[in-house]
Amino acid sequence: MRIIGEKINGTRKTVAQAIAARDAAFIQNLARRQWEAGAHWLDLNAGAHPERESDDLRWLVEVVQAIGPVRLSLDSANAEALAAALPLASVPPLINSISGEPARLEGILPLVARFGCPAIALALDGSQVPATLEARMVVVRRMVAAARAAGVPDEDLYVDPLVMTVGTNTEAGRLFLDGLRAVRAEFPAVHLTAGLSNVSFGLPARALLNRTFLTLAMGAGLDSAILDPLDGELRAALLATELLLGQDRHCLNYTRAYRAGKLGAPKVDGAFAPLARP
Ligand code: THG
Repeated sequence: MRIIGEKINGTRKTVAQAIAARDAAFIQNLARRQWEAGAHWLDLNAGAHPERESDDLRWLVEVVQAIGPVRLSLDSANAEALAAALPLASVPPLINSISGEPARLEGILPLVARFGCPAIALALDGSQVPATLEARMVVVRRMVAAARAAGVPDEDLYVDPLVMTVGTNTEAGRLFLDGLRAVRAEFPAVHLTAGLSNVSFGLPARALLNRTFLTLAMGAGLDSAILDPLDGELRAALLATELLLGQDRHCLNYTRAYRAGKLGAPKVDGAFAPLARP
């Protein structure tokens, strides 16, 4: 499972404030903690201010790279901002993302091909999220064909069938899981990814929903995700799921995490002992 750390996102209030104030220490603290927690990429989302996004994204790239050799995910739908930030990255970053929208496909895919980047492909056409599985697959097929034509190998594509919150549509989770299975069946070499925390927007006890959904999605073939690497219970669920799916040879990662105390405290003897009776 490859982890994309979600925390440097300008739609979060504290991050938006730090970007506006050019507070490098705040951003670098988030970057360092996520990297040390095992993130494979750090997602950088400057927020939705078209007039400032290029400058903000360039600033984020420089500030985060200053902590050391990290890999970045540039989270923007804006070809101009991506083109401005890409040359600053010291290794080809993950491009998050292309979509089926022709302007975005034509604007961003050439950058992906030119810089040799892996890229997330969102099953999105225009601003509408396709309502059915088949409509999403039409978009996925179009993106995979365009990527192949541009010389981007399937192994560099991370298809994201789009997680929406189950808070407004309780079918959203199932639709996403069906999307994973459909893409996996048709395109065995592409990777599958998700903005995991989307699933729980607007609901209480979000971490419980996020980690349960991660397990379901990994069972359906998810092999990377944008998530909170600082959530210890999420990390524990991830390790347990990898082991149960046969992705942890000799149970090595799982037992190592256990010995490091990262899988929670063992059940205390007597936790279910009968109550004292009068
Ligand atoms: N697909 C792709 N990219 C994406 C998304 C996607 N990028 C943005 C988003 N969706 C994924 N990133 C986030 C980041 C933060 C949250 C949700 C999705 C979030 N954070 C909470 C908050 O800020 O209040 C809680 C976490 C916290 O406190 O740290 O909800 O779907 N390709």
